[in-house]
Amino acid sequence: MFDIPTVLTAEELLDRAFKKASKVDYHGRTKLESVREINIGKLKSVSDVIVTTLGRYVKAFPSIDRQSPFYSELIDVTIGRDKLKKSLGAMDWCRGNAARVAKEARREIAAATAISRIDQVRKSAYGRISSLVKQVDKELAFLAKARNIMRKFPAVNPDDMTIVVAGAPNVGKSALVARISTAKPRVAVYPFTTQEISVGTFEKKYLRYQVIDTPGLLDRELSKRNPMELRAVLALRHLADVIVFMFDPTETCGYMMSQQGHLLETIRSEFAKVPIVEIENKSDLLKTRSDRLRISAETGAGVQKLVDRIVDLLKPQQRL
Ligand SMILES: Nc1nc2c(ncn2[C@@H]2O[C@H](COP(=O)(O)OP(=O)(O)OP(=O)(O)O)[C@@H](O)[C@H]2O)c(=O)[nH]1
Ligand SMILES: [Mg+2]
Repeated sequence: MFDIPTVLTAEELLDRAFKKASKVDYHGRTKLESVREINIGKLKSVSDVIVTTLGRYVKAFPSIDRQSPFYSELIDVTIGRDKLKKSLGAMDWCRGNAARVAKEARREIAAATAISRIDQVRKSAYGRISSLVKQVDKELAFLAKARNIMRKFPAVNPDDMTIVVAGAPNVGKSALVARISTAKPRVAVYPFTTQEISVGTFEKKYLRYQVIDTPGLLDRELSKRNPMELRAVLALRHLADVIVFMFDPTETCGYMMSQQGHLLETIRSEFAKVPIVEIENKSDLLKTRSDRLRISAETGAGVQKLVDRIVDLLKPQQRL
């Protein structure tokens, strides 16, 4: 989801910086002038590589405060808001200090009159810069981990109207999502679950809706999840404009209606502010007398009516 460059280790970053600097060459009129210019060039090169690389990291990581509530919460749950901020702050600290050390050394070299002094100043600056970068090795490792987590975040558009489909396993959620969404679903792994969620979209009267299929997320009792996982699942509430809760009255899904009803109640209490549309699926097999909307994801019966009802329900929220 988030496009962040690979984060190097301290060792790799220093290798890259020093290797590039070793290629700096200069032919002056005197030996002293050559050595002076070469070493000034080396220090400039080392400092540039470190300053731009770390600067790129700081820029590439999305500012958590500017994210939509959904992503902001996911970042906080999976990575930690404060730790991320602290690590990015360490990058700024390191690049500022590395640039300052290099600049001071360049100034000293420019004024030096002995080759041995020039070497000494450059070596000592290299040492100090290495130590600065090594001091942020932990933060670099943390950012590398954070990058890998964030890249795998499900890609949703927080500005689209969002329909989340919930219900016990096997009731027919994916069949419904496949039927109503026209765009090819984007599939991603949800944080802390190994199962995939898929996000499809459809358009109605020039407005875009996204439909989230939630296998493994909203098909089990939320109270059985560990606190971090629960928070990640609950981040969906920032996204969901409506939850479609699907019952399977045929119980061929393997869950009794009473169990399915219990699941609905736990979702209702956790997603208190999100309207829930209850539907019954598999109407081709069994038509009940309930007043829930009955559909068949298999034959398509009632599906258009469901879409119209959802679109109607979301009308007041549409920002045109
Ligand atoms: N007869 C009938 N079968 C259906 C209908 N909808 C889904 N099914 C069948 O029910 C089974 C489960 O459908 P899925 O869409 O995979 O159900 P799901 O809720 O996404 O299941 P999980 O992702 O495992 O939670 C499949 O064998 C479908 O063919 C329907 O309307 N009528
Ligand atoms: Mg499914």
